[in-house]
Amino acid sequence: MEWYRNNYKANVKGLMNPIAKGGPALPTANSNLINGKMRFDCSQTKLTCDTASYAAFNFTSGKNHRLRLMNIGSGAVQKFSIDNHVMQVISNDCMPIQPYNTSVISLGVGQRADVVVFGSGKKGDKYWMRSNIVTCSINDGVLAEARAVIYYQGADISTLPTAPPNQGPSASTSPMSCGNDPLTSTIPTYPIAVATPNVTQEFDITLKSNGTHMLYTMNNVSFRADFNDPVLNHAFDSTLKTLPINRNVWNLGTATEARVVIYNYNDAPHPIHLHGHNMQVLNLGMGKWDGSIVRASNPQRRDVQVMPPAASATVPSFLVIQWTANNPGVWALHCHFAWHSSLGLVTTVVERQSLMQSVLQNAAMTISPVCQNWNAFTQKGPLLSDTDSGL
Ligand SMILES: [Cu+2]
Repeated sequence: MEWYRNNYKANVKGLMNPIAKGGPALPTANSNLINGKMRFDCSQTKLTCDTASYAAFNFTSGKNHRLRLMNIGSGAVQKFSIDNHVMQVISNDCMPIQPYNTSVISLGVGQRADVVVFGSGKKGDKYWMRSNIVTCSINDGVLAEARAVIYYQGADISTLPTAPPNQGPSASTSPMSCGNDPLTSTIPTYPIAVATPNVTQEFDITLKSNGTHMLYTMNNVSFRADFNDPVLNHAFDSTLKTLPINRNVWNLGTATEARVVIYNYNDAPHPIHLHGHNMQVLNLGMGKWDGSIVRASNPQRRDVQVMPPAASATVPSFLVIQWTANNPGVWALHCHFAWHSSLGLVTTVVERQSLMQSVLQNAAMTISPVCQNWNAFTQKGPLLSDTDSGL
């Protein structure tokens, strides 16, 4: 995960800086960490700086090691690698896939991958594990590569690998290099073919002014939550129409198979995340989607997919996802970059509303007292005075 010298509130405050005062200050990462650790080059700062330790992992020659990778950052796509080792990827976002070998795996915020690494090193060896922030994610350029150490049995743990820093994946500036690994590589073990959707919706992602602030929009609406008035209540009571437009509700109605085509007109990548489902990722790329599907007999399924930045202001990137609408509820479809969610890059999907009364009755009974307590608690004063979208 990338690391910021500013705290979260300061970053959000900068993001929400009014246009009249210079507009949003996009948070700039100052370091990058593996398991919460990395050593910073103290000659690069005038601030107080200690020589920190690296995260360390023990490997055994000839054995397989399963690593569970998670990008738990806020706004950076990472490329993970291990010097002199090949990784066998066995799952994406907990979805088992047919194993494939790679030297680099790309992880957007919120994404997970399980990899098996064969201990090809010898007794006493030590190697760097690296994670590099891609060039299209904002950082100050001082420390974009996180490193951790792999020690084989018998290695001197008071020493470090001698390979130099910044040897991770090369810094390609191609928009596609900011995305995930090719959809052709990631084949779910349990095949599910693409069904015919009975609802298809396009969403355009833009970053634009609302008159005072720069905000992200999905189809011209920038999302804003109300912690005292959940959409689920209104879906449950069939009063969705009374909600303000900035809740950005998309009601699937009676649809059982939903397809979404997202166009990104923005120069940032977006790890698009759907709650409550593993979505099928039908295709992604540059320009207008031509209707083609990558492996329609069994496309990749996961719950976060990075879509690349737009090629230019007029040539968007596209991402096509689909899911079986069999989970009655209200589900966020949003960018998993914290900063983009803060700026409103969220749609609220209402699914199988007609089944909610019967399916969610018990859950509603359980949640209801919590809502009442919460409302009473928040009436004592404004607890959540932050200015972002609330997601
Ligand atoms: Cu985003």
